Amino acid sequence: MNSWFPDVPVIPFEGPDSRNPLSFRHYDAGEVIEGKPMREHLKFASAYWHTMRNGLDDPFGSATARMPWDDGTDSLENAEQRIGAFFEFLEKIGIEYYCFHDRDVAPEGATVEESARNLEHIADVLDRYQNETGKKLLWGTACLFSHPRYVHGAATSCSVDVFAHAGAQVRQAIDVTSRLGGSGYVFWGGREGYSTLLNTDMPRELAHLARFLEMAVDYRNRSGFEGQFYIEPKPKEPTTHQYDFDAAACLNFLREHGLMDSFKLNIETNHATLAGHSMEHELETAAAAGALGSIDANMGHPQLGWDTDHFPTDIYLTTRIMRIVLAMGGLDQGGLNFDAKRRRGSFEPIDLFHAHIAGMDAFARGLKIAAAIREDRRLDDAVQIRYASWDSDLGVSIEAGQVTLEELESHAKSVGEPDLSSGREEMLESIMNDFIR
Ligand code: XUL
Ligand code: CO
Repeated sequence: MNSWFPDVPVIPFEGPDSRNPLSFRHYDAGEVIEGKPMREHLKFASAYWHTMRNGLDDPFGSATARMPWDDGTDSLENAEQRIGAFFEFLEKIGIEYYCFHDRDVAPEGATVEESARNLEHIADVLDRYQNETGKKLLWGTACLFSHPRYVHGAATSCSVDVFAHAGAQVRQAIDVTSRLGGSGYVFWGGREGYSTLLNTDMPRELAHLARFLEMAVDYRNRSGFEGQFYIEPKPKEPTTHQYDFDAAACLNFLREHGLMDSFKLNIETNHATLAGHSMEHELETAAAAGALGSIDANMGHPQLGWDTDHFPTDIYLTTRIMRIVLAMGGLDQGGLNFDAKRRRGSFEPIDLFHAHIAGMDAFARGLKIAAAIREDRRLDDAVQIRYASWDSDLGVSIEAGQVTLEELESHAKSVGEPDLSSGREEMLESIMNDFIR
């Protein structure tokens, strides 16, 4: 087999003292944390669209990434060659899962039928590589935002014919995801929103989106696909306003349309920050609704106001994420998909390894730190103590919905002015800092 990364060995774990940049200093797949090996806590996935298809162009300049495995054409042969390079990459980096959009892996044809044939052909190739290497599909999705026909949206397009094309594409993508044993399927509404309300019938578009998702659920039920459906919130970019704005908006939409049982959320850090939230906020919102399904692991840049998709290297961020994931007992069918790209200046193939190592090591540290914080219990205890008054008879009765306003009034009269304690924010931040090392 041709090697596209001849100078790169299978990346070893060498421990924190290693000075070898092509080694893991913290990610030790077999190390057991809270009774489970790291590889099960951290089900990393590589995003095909970034790893294999992102040439690192930006609005001011063309692609810089060197991709010797890519001849620049849209041929099926080229698509197959890329897949060979991708699986070599997965084997060497030690990542077990991947994610794709239909159009990243297989070229769009001139007709619906030709696109389906291309995708089927490529699915055979992916299947073969999966069998040979043991790599797995975390989730698949359909690209409903690149083709010019989706300029006004896909499921929310003003054109019913475009809606039909989107339906065809999603049906085929679910089929292929199912055939490849994918554990999930993502709906990210890249153009499901509006550019201006002057030309938009918002209630009608939202109703169409709900119909579209209902059809997808109906197809899943009839086709026997066992993976989890996810909605991935994002507030803007490419459209001015996207309907799947944030976790709360998505949950509201799912509840309104009776879809809560059929979907969970795939939360992405940079989308959270674009919505004006922290990643922690979005994860807590989803988890509180029992709907935290999977994570797109990346991060934004504090000075840049768009979706920069940096690799997640911030240890506070990974610690906060892993505290929430550990508290909910793991992501079940979900994982940590590096929806992240290298910077434009990191254009050598070897940078794919450096970037993923950086993300994996940051998550391994986040996991270990989060587990240590949980074992120490001071942060969890502080929250419990803060709400202790709610464990009183009155608190328990209020929480059970058994108290009237008049009863509250007589209680207030009897206790007088409440005795409050400090929130101790800085002390808690300082305790957290003790673990970041
Ligand atoms: C875009 C984004 C998508 C989804 C899948 O911001 O996050 O790549 O993850 O369509
Ligand atoms: Co994403």
